[in-house]
Amino acid sequence: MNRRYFLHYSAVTAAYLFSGCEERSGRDKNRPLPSSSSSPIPNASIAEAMTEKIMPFTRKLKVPNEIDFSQVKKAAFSAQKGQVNIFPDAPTEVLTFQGDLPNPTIRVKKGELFDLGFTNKLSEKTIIHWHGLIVPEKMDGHPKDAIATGETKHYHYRVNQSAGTFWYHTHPHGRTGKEIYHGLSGFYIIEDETERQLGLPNGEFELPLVIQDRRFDEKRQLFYKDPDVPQDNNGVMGDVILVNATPLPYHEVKTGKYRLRILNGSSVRTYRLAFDTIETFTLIGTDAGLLEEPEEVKSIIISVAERVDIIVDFKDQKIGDRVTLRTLGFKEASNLTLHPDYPPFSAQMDIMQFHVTENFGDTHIVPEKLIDIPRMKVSDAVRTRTITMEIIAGGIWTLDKKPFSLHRVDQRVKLGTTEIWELKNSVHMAHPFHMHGVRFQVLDRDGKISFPTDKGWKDTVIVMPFETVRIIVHFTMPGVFLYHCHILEHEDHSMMANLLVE
Ligand SMILES: [Cu+2]
Repeated sequence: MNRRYFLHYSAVTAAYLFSGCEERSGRDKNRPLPSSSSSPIPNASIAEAMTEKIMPFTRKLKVPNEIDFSQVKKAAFSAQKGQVNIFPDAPTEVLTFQGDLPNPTIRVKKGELFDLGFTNKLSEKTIIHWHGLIVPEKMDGHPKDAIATGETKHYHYRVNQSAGTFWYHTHPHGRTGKEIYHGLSGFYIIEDETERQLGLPNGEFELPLVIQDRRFDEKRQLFYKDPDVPQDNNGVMGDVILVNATPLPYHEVKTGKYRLRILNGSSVRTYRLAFDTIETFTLIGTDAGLLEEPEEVKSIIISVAERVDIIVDFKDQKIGDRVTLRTLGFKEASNLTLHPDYPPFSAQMDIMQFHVTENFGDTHIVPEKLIDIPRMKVSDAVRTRTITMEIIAGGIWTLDKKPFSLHRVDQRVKLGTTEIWELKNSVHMAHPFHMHGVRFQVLDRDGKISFPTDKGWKDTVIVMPFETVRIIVHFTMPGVFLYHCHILEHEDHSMMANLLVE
Protein backbone atom coordinates (compact mmCIF):
# COMPACT_ATOMS: atom_id res chain seq x y z
CA MET A 1 0.00 0.00 0.00
CA ASN A 2 2.64 2.41 1.02
CA ARG A 3 6.28 2.48 0.11
CA ARG A 4 7.33 3.82 3.46
CA TYR A 5 6.52 0.56 5.24
CA PHE A 6 9.35 -1.20 3.46
CA LEU A 7 11.96 0.93 5.11
CA HIS A 8 14.14 -0.54 7.81
CA TYR A 9 11.53 -0.23 10.48
CA SER A 10 13.53 0.14 13.66
CA ALA A 11 15.78 2.95 12.53
CA VAL A 12 12.84 5.06 11.65
CA THR A 13 10.45 3.61 14.13
CA ALA A 14 8.13 6.49 14.44
CA ALA A 15 9.42 8.91 11.86
CA TYR A 16 7.28 7.31 9.18
CA LEU A 17 4.66 5.94 11.50
CA PHE A 18 3.06 9.21 12.03
CA SER A 19 3.84 10.69 8.65
CA GLY A 20 0.39 9.53 7.53
CA CYS A 21 -0.72 13.14 7.59
CA GLU A 22 1.06 14.05 4.37
CA GLU A 23 0.81 10.67 2.71
CA ARG A 24 -2.78 9.69 3.20
CA SER A 25 -4.06 6.82 1.10
CA GLY A 26 -7.27 6.94 -0.91
CA ARG A 27 -9.37 5.45 1.83
CA ASP A 28 -7.69 7.60 4.37
CA LYS A 29 -8.45 10.81 2.49
CA ASN A 30 -12.14 10.21 2.97
CA ARG A 31 -11.75 10.05 6.67
CA PRO A 32 -11.85 13.30 8.62
CA LEU A 33 -8.58 14.31 10.20
CA PRO A 34 -8.61 13.69 13.89
CA SER A 35 -9.01 16.76 16.00
CA SER A 36 -5.96 17.18 18.14
CA SER A 37 -7.75 17.87 21.38
CA SER A 38 -10.40 15.18 21.51
CA SER A 39 -8.79 12.28 19.68
CA PRO A 40 -6.04 10.06 21.02
CA ILE A 41 -4.65 9.53 17.51
CA PRO A 42 -0.94 10.26 17.32
CA ASN A 43 0.17 13.10 15.06
CA ALA A 44 3.38 14.07 13.32
CA SER A 45 4.86 16.06 16.17
CA ILE A 46 4.54 13.09 18.48
CA ALA A 47 6.41 11.07 15.89
CA GLU A 48 9.72 12.72 16.61
CA ALA A 49 9.27 12.42 20.33
CA MET A 50 8.45 8.72 19.97
CA THR A 51 11.50 8.10 17.78
CA GLU A 52 13.76 9.42 20.50
CA LYS A 53 11.98 7.53 23.22
CA ILE A 54 11.99 4.09 21.64
CA MET A 55 15.70 3.89 20.74
CA PRO A 56 15.75 0.33 19.41
CA PHE A 57 17.75 -2.31 21.28
CA THR A 58 18.76 -0.09 24.17
CA ARG A 59 16.37 -1.55 26.72
CA LYS A 60 16.83 -4.94 28.31
CA LEU A 61 14.41 -7.73 27.67
CA LYS A 62 12.33 -8.47 30.75
CA VAL A 63 12.19 -12.16 31.54
CA PRO A 64 8.92 -12.88 33.36
CA ASN A 65 9.00 -14.06 36.97
CA GLU A 66 7.92 -17.66 37.38
CA ILE A 67 5.34 -19.34 39.52
CA ASP A 68 6.57 -22.91 39.74
CA PHE A 69 3.84 -25.22 40.98
CA SER A 70 6.37 -27.78 42.18
CA GLN A 71 7.44 -25.11 44.72
CA VAL A 72 4.26 -23.07 45.19
CA LYS A 73 1.12 -25.02 45.95
CA LYS A 74 -1.33 -22.17 45.46
CA ALA A 75 -1.12 -18.85 43.65
CA ALA A 76 -3.22 -15.71 43.57
CA PHE A 77 -4.01 -13.47 40.61
CA SER A 78 -6.10 -10.30 40.53
CA ALA A 79 -7.07 -8.61 37.29
CA GLN A 80 -6.16 -5.07 38.20
CA LYS A 81 -5.00 -1.74 36.88
CA GLY A 82 -1.32 -0.96 37.09
CA GLN A 83 1.41 1.23 35.67
CA VAL A 84 4.57 0.06 33.94
CA ASN A 85 7.54 1.85 32.41
CA ILE A 86 7.28 0.82 28.79
CA PHE A 87 8.84 4.18 27.88
CA PRO A 88 11.42 5.89 30.07
CA ASP A 89 9.71 9.25 30.25
CA ALA A 90 6.17 8.41 31.38
CA PRO A 91 4.41 5.42 32.89
CA THR A 92 1.83 3.55 30.82
CA GLU A 93 -1.44 2.44 32.36
CA VAL A 94 -1.98 -1.26 31.84
CA LEU A 95 -3.88 -4.22 33.22
CA THR A 96 -1.94 -6.90 35.10
CA PHE A 97 -2.41 -10.01 37.22
CA GLN A 98 0.15 -9.21 39.90
CA GLY A 99 0.83 -5.50 39.52
CA ASP A 100 3.54 -5.55 36.84
CA LEU A 101 4.23 -6.61 33.25
CA PRO A 102 5.16 -9.06 31.92
CA ASN A 103 2.82 -11.24 33.94
CA PRO A 104 4.40 -14.27 35.63
CA THR A 105 5.11 -17.47 33.72
CA ILE A 106 3.28 -20.42 35.21
CA ARG A 107 5.36 -23.61 35.23
CA VAL A 108 3.72 -26.94 36.00
CA LYS A 109 4.92 -30.52 35.70
CA LYS A 110 2.63 -33.06 34.11
CA GLY A 111 0.64 -34.75 36.88
CA GLU A 112 0.81 -31.81 39.28
CA LEU A 113 -2.12 -29.93 40.72
CA PHE A 114 -2.75 -26.40 39.59
CA ASP A 115 -4.39 -24.23 42.21
CA LEU A 116 -5.02 -20.52 41.78
CA GLY A 117 -7.45 -17.98 43.21
CA PHE A 118 -8.45 -15.33 40.71
CA THR A 119 -10.03 -12.07 41.90
CA ASN A 120 -11.65 -9.62 39.54
CA LYS A 121 -10.68 -6.08 40.50
CA LEU A 122 -11.84 -4.58 37.21
CA SER A 123 -15.10 -2.70 36.74
CA GLU A 124 -16.58 -5.33 34.39
CA LYS A 125 -16.97 -9.10 34.43
CA THR A 126 -13.99 -11.17 33.36
CA ILE A 127 -12.52 -14.69 33.45
CA ILE A 128 -9.14 -16.38 32.82
CA HIS A 129 -8.83 -19.02 30.09
CA TRP A 130 -5.86 -21.43 30.04
CA HIS A 131 -5.16 -21.54 26.31
CA GLY A 132 -4.33 -25.06 25.12
CA LEU A 133 -5.05 -26.82 28.40
CA ILE A 134 -7.48 -29.70 28.43
CA VAL A 135 -9.29 -29.11 31.71
CA PRO A 136 -12.88 -29.54 32.95
CA GLU A 137 -15.46 -27.11 31.59
CA LYS A 138 -15.75 -25.12 34.85
CA MET A 139 -11.96 -24.60 34.88
CA ASP A 140 -11.57 -23.65 31.22
CA GLY A 141 -12.59 -20.00 31.47
CA HIS A 142 -15.55 -19.72 29.09
CA PRO A 143 -17.01 -16.18 28.97
CA LYS A 144 -20.33 -17.54 30.30
CA ASP A 145 -18.48 -18.26 33.56
CA ALA A 146 -17.07 -14.73 33.94
CA ILE A 147 -17.02 -13.40 37.48
CA ALA A 148 -18.26 -10.00 38.63
CA THR A 149 -16.20 -7.20 40.15
CA GLY A 150 -14.92 -8.19 43.58
CA GLU A 151 -15.56 -11.91 43.12
CA THR A 152 -12.96 -14.65 43.37
CA LYS A 153 -12.91 -17.82 41.30
CA HIS A 154 -10.91 -20.86 42.42
CA TYR A 155 -9.17 -22.79 39.70
CA HIS A 156 -8.19 -26.26 40.79
CA TYR A 157 -7.28 -29.05 38.39
CA ARG A 158 -4.64 -31.65 37.69
CA VAL A 159 -2.45 -31.04 34.65
CA ASN A 160 -2.60 -34.19 32.58
CA GLN A 161 -0.97 -33.38 29.30
CA SER A 162 2.49 -33.54 27.85
CA ALA A 163 5.13 -30.81 27.82
CA GLY A 164 4.46 -27.70 25.80
CA THR A 165 4.27 -23.92 25.69
CA PHE A 166 0.78 -22.70 26.52
CA TRP A 167 -0.55 -19.37 27.69
CA TYR A 168 -3.32 -17.76 29.67
CA HIS A 169 -5.43 -14.70 29.03
CA THR A 170 -8.76 -13.25 30.04
CA HIS A 171 -11.76 -14.17 27.92
CA PRO A 172 -14.71 -11.88 28.77
CA HIS A 173 -17.61 -11.72 26.32
CA GLY A 174 -16.88 -9.05 23.70
CA ARG A 175 -13.85 -7.57 25.49
CA THR A 176 -11.11 -10.17 25.12
CA GLY A 177 -9.22 -8.04 22.58
CA LYS A 178 -9.18 -4.96 24.74
CA GLU A 179 -8.10 -6.79 27.89
CA ILE A 180 -5.26 -8.71 26.23
CA TYR A 181 -4.22 -5.51 24.50
CA HIS A 182 -3.86 -3.80 27.88
CA GLY A 183 -1.81 -6.63 29.35
CA LEU A 184 -3.88 -9.57 30.58
CA SER A 185 -1.90 -12.53 29.24
CA GLY A 186 1.07 -14.68 30.24
CA PHE A 187 2.93 -17.92 29.57
CA TYR A 188 1.93 -21.33 30.94
CA ILE A 189 4.65 -23.95 30.53
CA ILE A 190 4.07 -27.65 31.08
CA GLU A 191 7.10 -29.89 31.62
CA ASP A 192 7.31 -33.65 31.66
CA GLU A 193 9.86 -36.41 32.16
CA THR A 194 10.12 -37.27 28.46
CA GLU A 195 11.12 -33.72 27.66
CA ARG A 196 13.54 -33.50 30.60
CA GLN A 197 15.45 -36.52 29.31
CA LEU A 198 16.06 -34.76 25.99
CA GLY A 199 18.38 -32.29 27.75
CA LEU A 200 17.14 -29.25 25.86
CA PRO A 201 18.58 -25.84 26.78
CA ASN A 202 17.09 -24.60 30.04
CA GLY A 203 17.65 -22.06 32.81
CA GLU A 204 19.20 -18.93 31.34
CA PHE A 205 19.20 -20.65 27.93
CA GLU A 206 15.41 -20.88 27.79
CA LEU A 207 13.44 -17.70 27.11
CA PRO A 208 9.70 -17.16 26.75
CA LEU A 209 9.06 -14.31 24.28
CA VAL A 210 5.61 -12.86 23.66
CA ILE A 211 5.44 -10.62 20.60
CA GLN A 212 2.73 -7.95 20.51
CA ASP A 213 2.28 -4.98 18.20
CA ARG A 214 0.76 -2.01 19.95
CA ARG A 215 -0.18 1.65 19.45
CA PHE A 216 0.58 4.43 21.87
CA ASP A 217 -0.71 7.99 22.06
CA GLU A 218 1.27 11.12 22.81
CA LYS A 219 1.00 10.47 26.53
CA ARG A 220 2.55 7.00 26.09
CA GLN A 221 -0.80 5.39 26.75
CA LEU A 222 -2.09 2.34 24.92
CA PHE A 223 -4.58 3.31 22.29
CA TYR A 224 -6.80 0.38 21.24
CA LYS A 225 -9.45 1.06 18.61
CA ASP A 226 -9.72 4.16 16.48
CA PRO A 227 -13.38 5.23 16.52
CA ASP A 228 -12.93 6.88 13.10
CA VAL A 229 -11.61 3.75 11.40
CA PRO A 230 -14.14 0.91 11.09
CA GLN A 231 -11.37 -1.31 9.67
CA ASP A 232 -10.13 -1.70 13.23
CA ASN A 233 -12.98 -4.19 13.63
CA ASN A 234 -11.09 -6.36 11.15
CA GLY A 235 -8.11 -6.39 13.50
CA VAL A 236 -6.06 -3.86 15.43
CA MET A 237 -2.54 -3.43 14.06
CA GLY A 238 0.15 -1.51 15.88
CA ASP A 239 3.44 0.12 14.99
CA VAL A 240 5.41 -0.49 18.17
CA ILE A 241 6.57 -4.07 18.65
CA LEU A 242 6.74 -5.13 22.26
CA VAL A 243 8.51 -8.26 23.44
CA ASN A 244 7.60 -9.14 27.02
CA ALA A 245 6.16 -5.63 27.38
CA THR A 246 9.31 -3.82 26.22
CA PRO A 247 9.63 -2.06 22.84
CA LEU A 248 12.39 -3.53 20.66
CA PRO A 249 14.45 -4.91 23.57
CA TYR A 250 17.87 -6.56 23.58
CA HIS A 251 19.07 -9.60 25.46
CA GLU A 252 22.67 -10.58 26.24
CA VAL A 253 23.58 -14.10 25.15
CA LYS A 254 26.53 -16.48 25.22
CA THR A 255 27.85 -18.37 22.20
CA GLY A 256 25.54 -21.35 22.68
CA LYS A 257 22.09 -22.72 21.96
CA TYR A 258 19.00 -21.00 23.25
CA ARG A 259 15.50 -22.37 23.42
CA LEU A 260 13.02 -19.62 22.53
CA ARG A 261 9.38 -20.27 23.30
CA ILE A 262 7.65 -17.68 21.13
CA LEU A 263 4.00 -16.67 21.45
CA ASN A 264 2.20 -14.37 19.07
CA GLY A 265 0.13 -12.36 21.54
CA SER A 266 -0.94 -9.72 19.02
CA SER A 267 -4.49 -8.85 18.03
CA VAL A 268 -4.30 -9.69 14.31
CA ARG A 269 -0.76 -9.55 12.93
CA THR A 270 0.88 -12.71 11.59
CA TYR A 271 4.68 -12.71 11.67
CA ARG A 272 7.21 -14.50 9.51
CA LEU A 273 10.11 -14.74 11.95
CA ALA A 274 13.75 -14.87 10.91
CA PHE A 275 17.17 -13.79 12.18
CA ASP A 276 19.22 -11.34 10.16
CA THR A 277 22.67 -12.94 10.47
CA ILE A 278 21.79 -16.50 11.44
CA GLU A 279 20.45 -18.24 8.38
CA THR A 280 18.77 -21.27 9.91
CA PHE A 281 17.31 -22.27 13.24
CA THR A 282 15.52 -25.34 14.51
CA LEU A 283 11.83 -25.79 15.11
CA ILE A 284 11.34 -28.26 17.96
CA GLY A 285 7.77 -27.67 19.04
CA THR A 286 4.41 -26.19 18.16
CA ASP A 287 1.38 -25.08 20.19
CA ALA A 288 0.69 -28.13 22.28
CA GLY A 289 4.01 -29.96 22.43
CA LEU A 290 7.26 -31.05 20.86
CA LEU A 291 7.63 -32.26 17.29
CA GLU A 292 8.64 -35.84 16.53
CA GLU A 293 11.91 -34.60 15.15
CA PRO A 294 13.56 -31.18 14.93
CA GLU A 295 13.19 -29.33 11.65
CA GLU A 296 15.68 -26.81 10.34
CA VAL A 297 14.01 -23.68 8.95
CA LYS A 298 15.01 -20.28 7.62
CA SER A 299 11.85 -18.58 8.78
CA ILE A 300 8.67 -19.54 10.56
CA ILE A 301 5.13 -18.19 10.27
CA ILE A 302 3.26 -17.59 13.50
CA SER A 303 -0.32 -16.37 13.54
CA VAL A 304 -2.16 -15.00 16.55
CA ALA A 305 -2.19 -17.32 19.60
CA GLU A 306 0.13 -19.88 18.00
CA ARG A 307 3.40 -20.81 19.68
CA VAL A 308 6.69 -21.92 18.16
CA ASP A 309 9.40 -23.57 20.21
CA ILE A 310 12.76 -23.03 18.51
CA ILE A 311 16.46 -23.53 19.12
CA VAL A 312 18.77 -20.84 17.85
CA ASP A 313 22.52 -21.38 18.04
CA PHE A 314 24.85 -18.42 18.58
CA LYS A 315 27.99 -20.63 18.36
CA ASP A 316 29.33 -18.96 15.21
CA GLN A 317 28.95 -15.48 16.63
CA LYS A 318 31.74 -13.42 18.11
CA ILE A 319 31.73 -11.27 21.21
CA GLY A 320 30.18 -7.97 20.26
CA ASP A 321 28.03 -9.41 17.47
CA ARG A 322 24.40 -8.48 17.31
CA VAL A 323 21.68 -10.72 15.91
CA THR A 324 18.27 -9.27 15.17
CA LEU A 325 15.03 -11.21 15.28
CA ARG A 326 12.72 -9.78 12.62
CA THR A 327 9.48 -10.35 10.85
CA LEU A 328 9.85 -10.54 7.08
CA GLY A 329 6.19 -9.62 6.75
CA PHE A 330 3.40 -11.93 5.65
CA LYS A 331 1.30 -10.20 3.04
CA GLU A 332 -0.44 -13.48 2.22
CA ALA A 333 -2.42 -13.11 5.48
CA SER A 334 -4.76 -10.58 3.93
CA ASN A 335 -5.52 -8.31 1.02
CA LEU A 336 -7.55 -6.14 3.33
CA THR A 337 -6.25 -2.77 4.35
CA LEU A 338 -6.71 -2.39 8.06
CA HIS A 339 -5.91 0.92 9.72
CA PRO A 340 -4.13 2.89 6.97
CA ASP A 341 -1.74 4.62 9.37
CA TYR A 342 -0.14 1.44 10.68
CA PRO A 343 2.25 -1.03 9.05
CA PRO A 344 0.31 -3.64 7.01
CA PHE A 345 0.77 -7.42 7.04
CA SER A 346 3.57 -7.09 4.50
CA ALA A 347 5.67 -4.82 6.73
CA GLN A 348 9.15 -5.95 7.62
CA MET A 349 9.90 -5.00 11.18
CA ASP A 350 12.58 -5.59 13.74
CA ILE A 351 11.43 -7.36 16.88
CA MET A 352 14.39 -7.69 19.25
CA GLN A 353 18.16 -8.11 19.28
CA PHE A 354 20.57 -10.56 20.84
CA HIS A 355 23.89 -9.10 21.99
CA VAL A 356 26.66 -11.68 22.14
CA THR A 357 28.69 -11.00 25.27
CA GLU A 358 30.40 -14.22 26.37
CA ASN A 359 32.05 -17.34 25.00
CA PHE A 360 30.48 -20.53 26.19
CA GLY A 361 31.42 -24.17 25.71
CA ASP A 362 27.97 -25.39 24.82
CA THR A 363 27.24 -29.03 25.54
CA HIS A 364 23.60 -29.07 24.51
CA ILE A 365 22.79 -31.35 21.63
CA VAL A 366 19.39 -31.25 20.00
CA PRO A 367 18.41 -34.93 19.77
CA GLU A 368 17.49 -36.23 16.33
CA LYS A 369 14.37 -37.77 17.79
CA LEU A 370 12.17 -35.78 20.16
CA ILE A 371 8.86 -37.48 21.00
CA ASP A 372 6.39 -39.93 19.49
CA ILE A 373 3.26 -38.38 18.07
CA PRO A 374 0.64 -41.05 17.50
CA ARG A 375 -1.05 -40.04 14.25
CA MET A 376 -4.83 -40.01 14.23
CA LYS A 377 -6.14 -41.63 11.08
CA VAL A 378 -8.96 -40.53 8.82
CA SER A 379 -10.44 -43.99 9.30
CA ASP A 380 -10.70 -43.31 13.07
CA ALA A 381 -13.11 -40.43 12.47
CA VAL A 382 -16.81 -41.02 13.05
CA ARG A 383 -17.85 -37.99 11.03
CA THR A 384 -16.71 -34.87 9.20
CA ARG A 385 -18.04 -31.45 10.12
CA THR A 386 -17.61 -28.37 7.98
CA ILE A 387 -17.12 -24.98 9.62
CA THR A 388 -17.17 -21.93 7.38
CA MET A 389 -15.49 -18.62 8.07
CA GLU A 390 -17.58 -15.79 6.71
CA ILE A 391 -18.31 -12.12 6.93
CA ILE A 392 -22.02 -11.25 6.89
CA ALA A 393 -24.05 -8.09 6.32
CA GLY A 394 -22.92 -5.30 8.60
CA GLY A 395 -19.30 -6.43 8.39
CA ILE A 396 -19.76 -9.02 11.12
CA TRP A 397 -17.21 -11.84 11.29
CA THR A 398 -18.87 -15.20 11.91
CA LEU A 399 -18.52 -18.95 11.83
CA ASP A 400 -21.22 -20.58 9.68
CA LYS A 401 -22.89 -17.17 9.20
CA LYS A 402 -24.11 -17.16 12.81
CA PRO A 403 -22.97 -14.40 15.17
CA PHE A 404 -21.83 -15.83 18.50
CA SER A 405 -24.41 -16.45 21.17
CA LEU A 406 -23.12 -17.09 24.69
CA HIS A 407 -25.44 -19.98 25.57
CA ARG A 408 -26.37 -21.46 22.18
CA VAL A 409 -24.83 -24.87 21.48
CA ASP A 410 -23.66 -24.94 17.87
CA GLN A 411 -22.16 -28.42 17.63
CA ARG A 412 -22.72 -31.59 19.66
CA VAL A 413 -19.96 -34.14 19.75
CA LYS A 414 -19.84 -37.58 21.35
CA LEU A 415 -17.30 -37.90 24.13
CA GLY A 416 -14.49 -40.29 23.29
CA THR A 417 -14.92 -40.03 19.52
CA THR A 418 -12.68 -38.70 16.79
CA GLU A 419 -13.88 -36.30 14.11
CA ILE A 420 -12.55 -34.45 11.11
CA TRP A 421 -13.27 -30.75 11.09
CA GLU A 422 -13.07 -29.14 7.69
CA LEU A 423 -12.34 -25.43 8.13
CA LYS A 424 -13.38 -23.48 5.06
CA ASN A 425 -12.27 -19.90 4.77
CA SER A 426 -14.50 -18.04 2.31
CA VAL A 427 -12.91 -14.62 2.70
CA HIS A 428 -9.70 -12.90 1.66
CA MET A 429 -8.18 -12.83 5.12
CA ALA A 430 -6.42 -15.59 7.05
CA HIS A 431 -7.99 -16.73 10.34
CA PRO A 432 -6.23 -18.56 13.17
CA PHE A 433 -8.81 -21.16 14.25
CA HIS A 434 -8.68 -22.21 17.91
CA MET A 435 -10.55 -24.88 19.85
CA HIS A 436 -10.85 -25.09 23.62
CA GLY A 437 -10.67 -28.37 25.50
CA VAL A 438 -8.76 -30.36 22.87
CA ARG A 439 -5.52 -30.61 20.99
CA PHE A 440 -5.63 -31.62 17.34
CA GLN A 441 -3.56 -32.60 14.31
CA VAL A 442 -3.60 -31.01 10.88
CA LEU A 443 -4.48 -33.52 8.14
CA ASP A 444 -4.04 -31.33 5.10
CA ARG A 445 -4.59 -27.92 3.54
CA ASP A 446 -5.41 -27.15 -0.05
CA GLY A 447 -3.39 -23.95 -0.23
CA LYS A 448 -0.01 -23.15 -1.69
CA ILE A 449 1.94 -22.49 1.49
CA SER A 450 3.12 -25.38 3.61
CA PHE A 451 3.58 -24.80 7.30
CA PRO A 452 6.17 -26.88 9.23
CA THR A 453 4.06 -26.22 12.34
CA ASP A 454 1.31 -28.41 10.83
CA LYS A 455 3.37 -31.46 11.80
CA GLY A 456 2.95 -31.00 15.55
CA TRP A 457 0.18 -30.95 18.13
CA LYS A 458 -1.95 -27.87 17.62
CA ASP A 459 -4.71 -25.94 19.33
CA THR A 460 -4.68 -23.04 16.87
CA VAL A 461 -4.23 -23.33 13.11
CA ILE A 462 -3.98 -20.64 10.48
CA VAL A 463 -6.50 -21.01 7.64
CA MET A 464 -5.35 -18.95 4.70
CA PRO A 465 -7.66 -16.87 2.47
CA PHE A 466 -10.07 -19.13 0.53
CA GLU A 467 -8.29 -22.19 1.86
CA THR A 468 -9.73 -25.34 3.42
CA VAL A 469 -7.79 -26.94 6.25
CA ARG A 470 -8.77 -30.35 7.58
CA ILE A 471 -7.96 -31.13 11.20
CA ILE A 472 -8.55 -34.32 13.15
CA VAL A 473 -9.67 -34.10 16.77
CA HIS A 474 -10.22 -36.65 19.52
CA PHE A 475 -12.64 -35.40 22.21
CA THR A 476 -11.65 -36.45 25.72
CA MET A 477 -13.19 -33.75 27.94
CA PRO A 478 -16.96 -33.48 28.43
CA GLY A 479 -18.63 -30.08 28.60
CA VAL A 480 -19.24 -26.89 26.68
CA PHE A 481 -16.17 -25.44 25.01
CA LEU A 482 -15.55 -22.64 22.56
CA TYR A 483 -14.15 -22.77 19.08
CA HIS A 484 -13.32 -19.48 17.42
CA CYS A 485 -11.11 -17.31 15.30
CA HIS A 486 -8.26 -16.02 17.45
CA ILE A 487 -7.99 -12.65 15.77
CA LEU A 488 -9.12 -10.88 18.89
CA GLU A 489 -11.42 -8.42 17.15
CA HIS A 490 -13.01 -11.28 15.20
CA GLU A 491 -13.76 -13.40 18.24
CA ASP A 492 -15.21 -10.35 19.97
CA HIS A 493 -17.33 -9.60 16.87
CA SER A 494 -18.59 -12.49 16.65
CA MET A 495 -16.55 -15.29 15.06
CA MET A 496 -17.04 -17.80 17.83
CA ALA A 497 -19.29 -20.74 18.65
CA ASN A 498 -20.02 -23.37 21.32
CA LEU A 499 -19.29 -27.05 21.16
CA LEU A 500 -20.91 -29.52 23.57
CA VAL A 501 -18.97 -32.72 24.19
CA GLU A 502 -21.33 -35.26 25.82
CU1 LIG B 1 -10.86 -14.25 12.00
